Amino acid sequence: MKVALITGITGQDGAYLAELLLEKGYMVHGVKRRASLINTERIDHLYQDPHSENVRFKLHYGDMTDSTNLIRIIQETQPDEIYNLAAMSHVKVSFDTPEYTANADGIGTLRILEALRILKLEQKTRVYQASTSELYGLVQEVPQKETTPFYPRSPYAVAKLYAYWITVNYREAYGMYACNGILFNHESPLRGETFVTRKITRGVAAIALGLQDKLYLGNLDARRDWGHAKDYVEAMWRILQQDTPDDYVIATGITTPVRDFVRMSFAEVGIELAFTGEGASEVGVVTACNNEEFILPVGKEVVAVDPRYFRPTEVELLIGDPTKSKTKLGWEPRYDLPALVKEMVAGDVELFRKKDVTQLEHLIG
Ligand code: NDP
Ligand code: GDR
Repeated sequence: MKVALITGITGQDGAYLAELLLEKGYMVHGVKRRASLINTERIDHLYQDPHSENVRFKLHYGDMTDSTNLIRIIQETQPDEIYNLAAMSHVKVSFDTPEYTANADGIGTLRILEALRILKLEQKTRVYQASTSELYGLVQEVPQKETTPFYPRSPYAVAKLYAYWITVNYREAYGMYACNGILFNHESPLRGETFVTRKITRGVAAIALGLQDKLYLGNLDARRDWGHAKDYVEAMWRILQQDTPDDYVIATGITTPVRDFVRMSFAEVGIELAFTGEGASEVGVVTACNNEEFILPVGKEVVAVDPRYFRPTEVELLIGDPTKSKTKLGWEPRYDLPALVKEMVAGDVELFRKKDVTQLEHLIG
């Protein structure tokens, strides 16, 4: 039985990847950091009673900023594959916590690689590093591919730049099977609530159900290449199954402005929007309501821009070229953006029907 260790198992990708690897027959170990509240909601359905026989899913307390526990967990679990997904992953928040972000996202990757050397596992264990399209930052070339120069635009992206290169360096210096997946944005109903897609689909659901008045957003002009997390964790696994280690862009090749994601999400509940005004004065106004259940008056302002969500330096345009991953990994996304939006909006409408969550407009992110 193959053994995998996933850091960041409680996150969006960790949950989908754990599910995929369990389906493939792996023994899955996950690193979970201690929190004052239990935050295993995304993986609770995978939990197996440690007292039962043939347990294939196990969590270990650990933190990317603590070498000692990473070394101990790797020694105990002797993984064939490590998926390093743990990170302070919010770009805007990285401007508020730059040193911590560098430590967890940058040096954290070094800690994993060095632990493998210390434990003499560098020839046995394959490493997947969760690299990101944020590395491209300020546009140098479109679409962005494996050879496009990097120009990071946030403390998060700079930390991930270190992680990218230290992964390449350990591969070249020590012959390790260590790879970067340069993943473009990927979303799902499990997406963290303060990333823009989920913030929008939650806002739409709450507004439609009369729980929230207005959705406040930042830069509506930013364009992202959005895919579905389920497709992207499949690519992570494929990256570690090749004969030789390499780095791959994982993307759909289609880019969409935030504004259009908002429109598409409202359209899912039968509400048509028009945007008027510019920059911080732009608003989204209801122009038609085609749903008997979710009734909103024509002319109601449901979206507004709040400059506090602007970033000190922004990444305006991301669009990936997935040719290499399609050719070499045989990877192909199954979801398109309309299917993703549909699933996310339906998920949040369902969620808010069950619980009465208020004060959503105060979400920071
Ligand atoms: P999430 O924010 O949903 O999950 C991040 C995970 O990392 C959580 O399990 C979190 O734990 C854990 N974590 C954070 N800090 C630490 C730490 N110091 N020690 C241990 N664990 C920690 O991210 P995603 O699942 O969306 O992304 C997975 C990875 O892929 C991240 O590295 C991200 O930067 C990267 N990435 C994501 C993309 C995307 O579009 N989703 C695109 C490209 C790259 P907790 O639950 O306790 O917060
Ligand atoms: P991103 O994702 O920064 O691309 O990083 P996010 O969803 O946070 O932002 C995407 C774009 O939307 C704009 N935006 C807003 N963003 C947020 N969060 N909240 C808002 O209210 C808002 N309004 C507009 C942003 O300015 C930005 O341009 C994600 C993370 O998952 C990273 O970890 C990962 O590496 C990259 O995707 C690829």
